[in-house]
Amino acid sequence: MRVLHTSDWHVGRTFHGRDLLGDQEAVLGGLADLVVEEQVDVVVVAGDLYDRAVPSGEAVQTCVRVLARIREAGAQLVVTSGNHDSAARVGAFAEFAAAGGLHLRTQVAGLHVPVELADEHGPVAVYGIPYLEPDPARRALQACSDVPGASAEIGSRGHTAVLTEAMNRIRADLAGRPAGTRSVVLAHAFVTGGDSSESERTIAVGGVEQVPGSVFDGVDYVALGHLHGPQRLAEHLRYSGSPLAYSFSEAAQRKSVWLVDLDADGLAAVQRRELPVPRRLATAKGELAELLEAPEHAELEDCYLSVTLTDEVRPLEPMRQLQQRFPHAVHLEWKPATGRATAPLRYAEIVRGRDDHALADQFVADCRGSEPTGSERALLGEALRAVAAAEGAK
Ligand SMILES: [Mn+2]
Repeated sequence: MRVLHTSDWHVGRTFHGRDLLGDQEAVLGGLADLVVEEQVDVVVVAGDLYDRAVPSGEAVQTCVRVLARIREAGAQLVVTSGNHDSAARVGAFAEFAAAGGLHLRTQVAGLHVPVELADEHGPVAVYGIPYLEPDPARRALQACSDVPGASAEIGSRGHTAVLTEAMNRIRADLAGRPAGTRSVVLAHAFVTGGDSSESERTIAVGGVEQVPGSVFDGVDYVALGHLHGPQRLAEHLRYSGSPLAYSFSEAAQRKSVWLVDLDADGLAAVQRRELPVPRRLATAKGELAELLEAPEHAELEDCYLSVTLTDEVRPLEPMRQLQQRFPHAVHLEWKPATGRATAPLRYAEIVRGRDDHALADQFVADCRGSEPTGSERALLGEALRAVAAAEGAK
């Protein structure tokens, strides 16, 4: 059996205000082509299907189209809810969807009940653990304690405790199945040893967000979601990462999915398949005039661009000017090369013995790095006279 492991689609997410739905549909729709080319039997999505608990109508429509394309390409789907999703909304109509090959696993009470698949070697049990928010998940697990492997009392609070309980129930279910049953688990968690980026919402609860990988022992493959960079923690324990970059901290990552092969004995092989990049991310640093003119920056014109301006004086409307050359410039910082703007100002010394006009001039100079011009001085004088007149009238 061949499994395609993906996660963290975050359908509906924007990038610095830019709508990504078109890019998301292109990349995720491409998974359907991969299903055909690589003869994938089942696609697993390990949480964060949507970016928000209440996705927009357009985001839902995009997601439904993508899931339908993958199903039509010939793969079954197993999808769990992540920490960005509303489990109730993602899991709506789950019984009906399952009849069509889309298995939505969002309920804590049923996490030990696998999606039962089979290949020429026999049965494959796919367990979808939805994101377990520690305190509510602990209560929900305690409320259904009459299942095999359940503890009478679930240990200390935190993410490790609820995931340990979930895996105990899964291992107990698996032990009751025919010998030779292969197993896959989907989970949404920060497993120790993983590298994070700037686009994950933290799962920190009581200061403990990380879960040891050993929690997941005893199954053939664990498809992890939550961290957005593709990574391998052990041969059978991996993050697929998100299909697109959702922060500039991911600019150097090449987004991908894992193709996981199960044979009669369990995990046989894992291969990486890189995903297309709809628009590259890049960063640029320099003075505005240089960035706007230098021919070597031509390759950045089609990228999502984060710019650091080093001009001594903050240019007027820098973003508007940048976007004339770089239409996808989306983020801007100003860090003068001398660092003058960040030098500490000792206000008590600066203020002592100066009149309002001198202070206003100095304020402009400190903030901007250059003295006010004659016309600016005239405007400042006018403002100060207006304030004085208003105060005199009280
Ligand atoms: Mn995520």
